[in-house]
Amino acid sequence: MKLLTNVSQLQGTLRVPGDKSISHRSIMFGSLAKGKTTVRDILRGEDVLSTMQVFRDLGVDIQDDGDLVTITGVGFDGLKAPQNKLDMGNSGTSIRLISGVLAGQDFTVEMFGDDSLSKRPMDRVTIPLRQMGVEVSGQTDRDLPPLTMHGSKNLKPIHYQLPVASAQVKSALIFAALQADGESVIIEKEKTRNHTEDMIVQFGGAIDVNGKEIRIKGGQEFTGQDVVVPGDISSAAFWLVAGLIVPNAKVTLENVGINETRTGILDVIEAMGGKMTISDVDEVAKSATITVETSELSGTEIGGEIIPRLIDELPIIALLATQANGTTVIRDAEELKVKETDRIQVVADALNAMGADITPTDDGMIIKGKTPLHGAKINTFGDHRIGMMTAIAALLVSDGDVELERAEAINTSYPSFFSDLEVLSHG
Ligand code: SPQ
Repeated sequence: MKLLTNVSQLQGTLRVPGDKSISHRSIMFGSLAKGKTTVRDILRGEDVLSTMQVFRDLGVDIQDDGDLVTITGVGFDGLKAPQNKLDMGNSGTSIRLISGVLAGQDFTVEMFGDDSLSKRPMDRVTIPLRQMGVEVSGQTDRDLPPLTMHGSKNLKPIHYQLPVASAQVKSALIFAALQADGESVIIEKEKTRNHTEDMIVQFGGAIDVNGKEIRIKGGQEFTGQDVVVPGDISSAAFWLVAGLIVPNAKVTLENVGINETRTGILDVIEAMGGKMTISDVDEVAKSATITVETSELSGTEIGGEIIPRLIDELPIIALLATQANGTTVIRDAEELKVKETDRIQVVADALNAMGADITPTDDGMIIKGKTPLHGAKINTFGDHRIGMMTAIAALLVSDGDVELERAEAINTSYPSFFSDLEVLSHG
């Protein structure tokens, strides 16, 4: 149990850790390329460490000197059958994307994860992978982990319309398509984060993206690269919200990734009237410096195609909305129910226990603004984003204590979260 505290001000400048999605993919592409890849500013959170260990188990040499990660890539044909079951920890990205990688490998693997991952549906990847020729089985009719998979050296290309807006499903199918015999066509439901597509180009491959339609040829080879990972906007989001709602706050975040498939939260802050400036934009690295300060905010409506551009930020956006004038409505976000927890229910329960007025709906939340928050006992249920959202909510609480059970879940994506909080609260 961790006791969380409030602050009277929040001031200073931070560089948040590397982007989790890009860090995972840098290990994957580095392993699947030929030759040496280096990765600078990688996130050393538990999820990314799971991906690293899995590729080591598949026979890839990955060295980390604490500064630079160096991967000696083996190509798609150089992976080895693992001696052990592959442990995906808490990471949906690892199990789903690696399923796509292993779809083209002629050996049997077992993949498992923690309690939370064992409740997340894998049928969204197993259904199309079976169509390509993979043998795979999981638990219940949703193919929950553990999964047993035997890939195929003769994968069929696929023409597939995604039934859900998911970068993980899209990426798994791209990895499988890269090993198939011919051209695959993948059509997205909504545009989702495109780091996999970007990295194919960065590693010397080819992919044709036309709106929501992606065409990709099998049999490509990649060459090792030097990757620099920008800061994670999903981690920066906690400080952006803190900087807007804590009294006497001004927070600057340097080197934040601003790939446009991830910046929905910046659009929401603007729509709510938050004081925010964006400077030092680096078009090549797709990063920028973002400064926010205490603001008078208005409620807003969030739905439609913006949802995949801020899906992981919705828990902290819900907190932001509790402090705005008027009501905020979030729709079209039913995917929140199949994250590390059911993030519609768990966010509503946690903030309501602290005095908020949030009505969970089938696909989102209705959040009344200007609700004072008070102390409560909150459980992360193993969800890092619930832990960080609660710690930011606690910054506003002077009435009673906020106690957080299973706070260690935060290490999944942001191990230095509490030391960064110290920096800003003593700023
Ligand atoms: O890896 P995991 O556990 O699925 O992580 C989460 C998160 O909050 O960090 C979701 F729970 O982010 C996903 C994100 O929601 C990371 C991701 C990616 O890197 O491709 C894509 C999104 O998931 P999905 O299911 O929409 O594809």
